Amino acid sequence: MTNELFQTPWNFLGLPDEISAPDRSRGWLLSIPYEATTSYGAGTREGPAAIIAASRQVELYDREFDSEPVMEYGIHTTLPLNLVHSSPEAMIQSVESAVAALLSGPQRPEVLGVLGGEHSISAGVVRGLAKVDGSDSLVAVHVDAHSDMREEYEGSPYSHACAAKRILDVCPVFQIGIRNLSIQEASFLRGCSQVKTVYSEEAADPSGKYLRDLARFVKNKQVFFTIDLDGLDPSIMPSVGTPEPGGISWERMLDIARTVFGNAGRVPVFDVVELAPIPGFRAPDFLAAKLVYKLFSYALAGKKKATDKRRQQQWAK
Ligand SMILES: [Mn+2]
Repeated sequence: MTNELFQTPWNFLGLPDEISAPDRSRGWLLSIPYEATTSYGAGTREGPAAIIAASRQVELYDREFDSEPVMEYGIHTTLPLNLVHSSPEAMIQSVESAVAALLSGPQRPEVLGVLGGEHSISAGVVRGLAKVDGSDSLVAVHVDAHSDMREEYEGSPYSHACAAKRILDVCPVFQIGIRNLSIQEASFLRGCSQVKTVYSEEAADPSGKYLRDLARFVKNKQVFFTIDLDGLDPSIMPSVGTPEPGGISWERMLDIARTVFGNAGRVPVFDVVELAPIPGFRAPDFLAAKLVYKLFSYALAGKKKATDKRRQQQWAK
C-alpha cells in the first residue's frame, strides 16, 4: 500500500511490494536470530531485527553504482526462521533444511542473504547450499577475527567457535582478518592445504596483495561468503560478542566483497552474522545494514543474466 499516512514496510530497506514481493525479487533475505553457544558478550539474537530496523534508514541511491540498484533486482525479506532449542545439532539441521528448501522451491532467489544470529548457523547454511547445488565447485570465503577451526568447543562440534571447521567439512575455505586462534588451531592451519588464512595485518595492507590470491581462489567457483562482523575493526564494529583489536576497515571490506563477487562464477548464498546490538548505538547496526545492501548489489546489479541456466529461466518469466 502506498500511502503517506503510513510508514514504509517493515522489511529490509523498507521496500514497497513492487520490489520486495517474492516473485519480483532476485535477492531474498532470511533472518536466523539464533543464539545458544555464545561464549562471551551476548545479544546476537537481536542482530537480524536491528539490521532490518537500521536498513529502513539506508539511502537506496548508491554512489558507486550511480543508481538505486535495488530497484533493478528487488529484495524479498522472508519470515524469520523458527528456532530449535533442543540441541545445537538440531538447529543446524533445521537451518540446512530451510536453506535447501528456499534454494530449490518453485519460487526461489538468485541470491539468498542470511542474517545471524551466531556464527554456528553457517554450517547449516553451507550444507543447505551443497544439498541443492552439490559441493564439487563450492568454496567458502570467511571474514572473521577468529579462525573458528576448533573441532569442538565446550562439548559441541556445533559451537560458534567451530563454525569454519564445520564449513571445511563441506568445502575449502579462504579466511581473512584472523587475529585470534588457539595453539592447536595454529598448528592445524599450518598443516591443512584446504584452508588459506590471511591474518589481520596482511588484510589491512592497502596494496591488497592478498586480493589476487582471493580472486584466484574464487575464480569460476560457486562461493559461499560468510562474514562474521567481528572480522571488522572494533572501532567501527564494536557490537560483537568478542571484539578483537585490529581488523578490517569498511573500505577493505568492500574491496574483499568486490573481489569475491567480481571473480566468482556465482555467489548463491552469503551470510552476515554475530551482530550483538548495543542499545542506543546505531552506527554498527547501520554499517551491517549497508554492508548487506552492498553485497546484494555486487551480486545482482547490472547482471541481468544469471550464469545458472536453471535460475536464468526463472527470471526470464
Ligand atoms: Mn568471530
